[in-house]
Amino acid sequence: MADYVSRVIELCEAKNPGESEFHQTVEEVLESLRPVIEQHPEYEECALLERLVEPERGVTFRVVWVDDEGKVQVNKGYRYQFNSAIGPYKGGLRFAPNVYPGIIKFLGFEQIFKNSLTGLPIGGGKGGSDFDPNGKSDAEVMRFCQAFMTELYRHIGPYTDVPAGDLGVGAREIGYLFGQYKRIVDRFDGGVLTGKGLSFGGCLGRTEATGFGIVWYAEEMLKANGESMKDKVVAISGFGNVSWGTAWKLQQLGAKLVTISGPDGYIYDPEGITTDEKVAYLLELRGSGKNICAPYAEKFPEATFVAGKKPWNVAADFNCKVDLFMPCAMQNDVHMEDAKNIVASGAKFYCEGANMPTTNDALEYLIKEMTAVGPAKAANAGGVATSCIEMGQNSGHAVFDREKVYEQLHGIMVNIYKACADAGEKYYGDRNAIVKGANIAGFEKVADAMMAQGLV
Ligand code: 2IT
Repeated sequence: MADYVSRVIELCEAKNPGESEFHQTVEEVLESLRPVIEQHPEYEECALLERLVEPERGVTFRVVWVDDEGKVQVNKGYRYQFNSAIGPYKGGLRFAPNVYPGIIKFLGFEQIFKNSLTGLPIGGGKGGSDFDPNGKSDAEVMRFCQAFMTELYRHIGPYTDVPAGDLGVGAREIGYLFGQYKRIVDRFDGGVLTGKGLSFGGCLGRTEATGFGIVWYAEEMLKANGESMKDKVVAISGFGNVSWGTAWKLQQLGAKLVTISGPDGYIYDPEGITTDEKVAYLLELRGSGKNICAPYAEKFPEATFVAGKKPWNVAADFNCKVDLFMPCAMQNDVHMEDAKNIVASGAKFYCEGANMPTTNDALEYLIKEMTAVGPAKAANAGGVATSCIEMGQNSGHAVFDREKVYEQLHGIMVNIYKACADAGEKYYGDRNAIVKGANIAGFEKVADAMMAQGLV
């Protein structure tokens, strides 16, 4: 008979048919937990893994709003509250046309381990809608957010569930969502949402926190292998908030970022996205609402736009050297053929930025072939960690200064790296086994808490 881990993976697939992204992360996480599970037969006796893969609660709801033409629009809304063993559910909202339960569940499941890795008291959850904010007017976005919150408000609260942004949900959307929440409950519950504007309880540094954290994590990974960020040539995908924060921190550490990408293709800038003007332009590009990166090459003529391609073969496309690849766009951005190009480029390092940007087979191949590979749920945990700092700020009616937030965030990222490497060493005899190590380190605290709290 198959072992406990394999049986739960199969069971989860059978219970959630067609939800391939959810199945992908469950398989990746549970497979790497095997050496821990083997040491704890009591986990099977109390069905710990079966409980871990079953959200504590999930709601699906109708969102009705009226567009600028007066036409009635109907979208689906979701919130999956996955695990509250170590704190209130915490995790973003994603607005994108491809959103369906398989995507929200994969994100919610990942969030359990990521949030645990931060060392802060936050559980895992995720939500969103199949609403596409691209091309919508400001008024349409506001009406949609108000309609969405009119249902969501009954499921969230500063000590219950604290949503934030994700793809398609930035400061503007959080503002509209917060305004509607406050209107309904008639209370200034600042800590009910994070990523708020600075004038109403937002935390300095939150916007760049995810990107900064990713680079600090990657820096630890490089240092552990005897190298530094200085003068490293870096290729990333994406051009949103995460990519912007990543670009900014890479610039500060003296690395040379040579690519960004969008749904339209990728940009290669041989001189590097290394000036204040170029880094700031990334925000402008995202803010244009067109969801394309091609205009970068019009603004900065030394750059080339490559239509319809991803940056994973940039080394061969432009005969350039790359030291570090960092997918910062979205899930399943790097497939096996991309992984082969990345390895063929001679790059030694790969660090995920977006959630689950690598397919499971590609990830395994990269781990086998490269010096070190950093996992998203550890590397991008700085965003949610800073969200938790925002929650603390709100509950204490305080305002923390930017440098203090950066200092705390940097410390958190260093600790997360160490936790991953320690677990890699303990269970796999390898301090570079940080992909598996991240799953284990995140799991251990949640498992402890679940065991202590009985069969719930
Ligand atoms: O994927 C993520 O960690 C987020 N979208 C941020 C979650 C949060 O609550 O700040």
